[in-house]
Amino acid sequence: MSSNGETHVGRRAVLGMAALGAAGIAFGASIDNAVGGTLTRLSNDLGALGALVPGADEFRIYTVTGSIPVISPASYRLRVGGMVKSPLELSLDDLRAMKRTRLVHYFQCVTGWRVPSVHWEGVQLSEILSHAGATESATALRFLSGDGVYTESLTMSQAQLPDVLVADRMIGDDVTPDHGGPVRLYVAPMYGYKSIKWLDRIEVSDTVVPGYWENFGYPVNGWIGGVA
Ligand SMILES: Nc1nc2c(c(=O)[nH]1)N[C@H]1C(S)=C(S)[C@@H](COP(=O)(O)O)O[C@H]1N2
Ligand SMILES: [Mo]
Repeated sequence: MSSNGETHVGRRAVLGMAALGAAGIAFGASIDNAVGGTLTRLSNDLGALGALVPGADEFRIYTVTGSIPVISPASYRLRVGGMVKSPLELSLDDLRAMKRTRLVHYFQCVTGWRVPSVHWEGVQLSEILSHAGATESATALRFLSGDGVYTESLTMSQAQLPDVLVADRMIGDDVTPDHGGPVRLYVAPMYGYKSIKWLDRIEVSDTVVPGYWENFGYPVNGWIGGVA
């Protein structure tokens, strides 16, 4: 557990040490050359000075249950229910046959780490909602994870934003089990805790139910930078 209670299943220690090793070499070279070129290059390659911190620019794998649910892609179904005209049960093939959206955007955890230029692909949440047909009085969505514990929420207007994806691909591959595959949410304008992994069910309703971390004090409106 880190200080804010987010569970971190570590697997980046080796990469972190590699970055430190590279930094050590770069410092040595810059002394020899009496120029900062090597350090500048290292810093450009890795994105920022933060790259000298072990694990910077890398995803941390989080799971509040302490384990990684393994969900068979063949039997996966995304259920959409509640205040909708047509409840849905979407297989991966269904999602792949829908209008697809790709975007490149950083991933920002509220605890401070950020991964730049992440490639995301899936179906806009708004597109899925248009198939389900939310009723007039629906104002909120609740997301439930296949881990049986994690939950999230969005307002209906947040859910309509074009950069909110039901994602089945990220970083150039199918979403892996540790990143929440086969399907996770990606809410680009909000902190990572909104991007629920192992997305199992979407319930459309007229009440925002605060999500897992929101019960521990994170803002329900998780805009990056804290704008309400
Ligand atoms: N089901 C589930 N979804 C989750 C979490 C989690 O613990 N369980 N952690 C959240 C937080 S705080 C972050 S920053 C991201 C981390 O995504 P990653 O594990 O792919 O790096 O997932 C979010 N979605
Ligand atoms: Mo996070």
